[in-house]
Amino acid sequence: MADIQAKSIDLASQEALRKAREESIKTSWDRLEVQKPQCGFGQLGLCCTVCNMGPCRIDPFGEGAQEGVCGANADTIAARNLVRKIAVGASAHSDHGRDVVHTLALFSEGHAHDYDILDLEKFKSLAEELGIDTNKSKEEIAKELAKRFFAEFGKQEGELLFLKRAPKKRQQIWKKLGISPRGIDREIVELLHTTTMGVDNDYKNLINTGLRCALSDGWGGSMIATDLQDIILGSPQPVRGKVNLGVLKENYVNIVVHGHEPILSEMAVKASQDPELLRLARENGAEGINLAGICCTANEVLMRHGIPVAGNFLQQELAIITGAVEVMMVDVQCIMPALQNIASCYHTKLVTTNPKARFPGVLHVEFQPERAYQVAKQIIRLGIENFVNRNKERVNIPKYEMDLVAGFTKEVIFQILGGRYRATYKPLNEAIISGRLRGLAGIVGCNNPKQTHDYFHTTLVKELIKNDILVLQTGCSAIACAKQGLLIPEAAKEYAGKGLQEICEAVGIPPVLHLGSCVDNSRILTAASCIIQEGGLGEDLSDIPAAGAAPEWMSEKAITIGFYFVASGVYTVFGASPFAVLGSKNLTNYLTKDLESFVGGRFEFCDDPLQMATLMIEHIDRKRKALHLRPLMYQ
Ligand code: SF4
Ligand code: MSK
Repeated sequence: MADIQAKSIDLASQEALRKAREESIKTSWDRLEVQKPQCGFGQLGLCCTVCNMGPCRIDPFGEGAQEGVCGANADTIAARNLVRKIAVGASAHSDHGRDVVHTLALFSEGHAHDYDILDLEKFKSLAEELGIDTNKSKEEIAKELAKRFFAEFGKQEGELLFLKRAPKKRQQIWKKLGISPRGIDREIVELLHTTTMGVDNDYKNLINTGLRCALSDGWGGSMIATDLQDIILGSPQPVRGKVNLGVLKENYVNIVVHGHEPILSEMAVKASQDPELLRLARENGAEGINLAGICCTANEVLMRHGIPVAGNFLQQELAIITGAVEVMMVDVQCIMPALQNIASCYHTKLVTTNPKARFPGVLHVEFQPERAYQVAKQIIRLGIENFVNRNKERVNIPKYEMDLVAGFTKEVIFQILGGRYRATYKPLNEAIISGRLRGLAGIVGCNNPKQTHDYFHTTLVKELIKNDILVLQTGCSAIACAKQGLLIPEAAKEYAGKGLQEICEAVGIPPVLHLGSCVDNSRILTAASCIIQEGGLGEDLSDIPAAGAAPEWMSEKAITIGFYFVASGVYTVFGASPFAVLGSKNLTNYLTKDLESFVGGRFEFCDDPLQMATLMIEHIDRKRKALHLRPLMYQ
């Protein structure tokens, strides 16, 4: 069983993997073995399929072809491959944002009765930020907001509205470099255009276009999604919850929501408490309905309602393998195509809900915001009716679950640090200035079966908090650390350095703050902007003693996030190498060295979590030194 321990450090996942083996069910880990050895050209970014004169590949040893049929060299090919991923990632987050705007527009027209404005304060302050007259009905304000945000996608000139949230100096840097995004769709289209055969052959120019596109995600599509979700669904507040496969319940109808967009899953939360459905569940022999989540849809319903999280990305198959899931309801992104095969080995019904994300032969119950609650009820009813088909003999729910606290936002950080009536970032800034806190880190991203599941996230985060660095997390990274007990206030005593411990104890927070889903990385950007605004830590985001990392990433979206972090001045370390740029020395140097001189942030590629921590700590110390901050209190 040693090989199972090498697959995941998570005991629940190990147990589910043992069950999978006993039942001859193949998971992503097995499929990875079949893929080995993976294509070396692809791993180095040296394979090009852009046109039909190819596919072409560059010999990394310098003995064979050094250019494709068209003459493109390693630099052009690797840069084009990379920035295409930025466009895809930005499109995913931003299209998510657009769907939320659509729901707001429907609400304003009276067509989305199941939704309301649940954070009136944020709604009004957003309207004021955009110069909208708030002496109108909420429907009228919502209509104007939706109009402004729809326009952000198709805007041809000018700048995205939310760029103004960044510190002045950062805005000037973007302007000077010509990377202030105009319209979201425009940046994505333009980036894709530049990568087609025979357009941009300058790897540096390709990367700059990529930086602009990535910014249109972080300070555009993702930020719109985050803000409007808070307004329509309610802003998160610190909430206790449970995490890991053990949250699935033996005698309950288990409904798992998976994907990214919370607009429907929010209704599933409501429907899971519907008296009519609860009665039906009991009539079908269950004690009740248990809703749980996977990936970022999980993070969304966790943050707003404390709904338990069944697991992160690599646990989506394992949840079904427990034999206890009646329905897995999926929306968009990170949903493995393998799910249908796995579901067909059990009684689980996989249900797709978004017209953009379907599987051949899989039941599709289309979500429409106009009849959101009805759709959610229909899907939960399917689960209840499916409970009788569960084969009790094949049920094995690993008995592992952990407590966590989630629901930290830019606004919540204001309040917990300063109090409701004197909300401020001052205590946070002062803690960094005085050396009680060394700095901040944003740790995000996925899992990847090429790495031991959860090991990189948790090892890195433990090392950072031990060194008095407050960690902000999102996505599957937050779920990984939550499973290891790092997202509870008590973790400070066990894992954090003395300075961080003192802060956590004073305000009652965990040393690792869960800020939400992947689009909520935008919360990290706005929180960092608040830190600059508060004063004492420089004038630009790149001045803050802070660093970012995506230790186990797999999605193109992670690359986009990395790029908008770097374009915002953040030193960002990527694990899961080889990063598909290493085939071009010039491009690698540009990303890991040159970028810093003009954009303030740069990339680092590293596959050892302790080494990653060292690199981040060294960077944070350099920033402390540049700001002439006091020596660390306890290190
Ligand atoms: Fe080959 Fe150039 Fe076509 Fe790429 S664009 S496939 S390198 S000919
Ligand atoms: S869900 S993008 S696997 S973090 Fe956001 Fe997790 Fe990565 Fe998907």
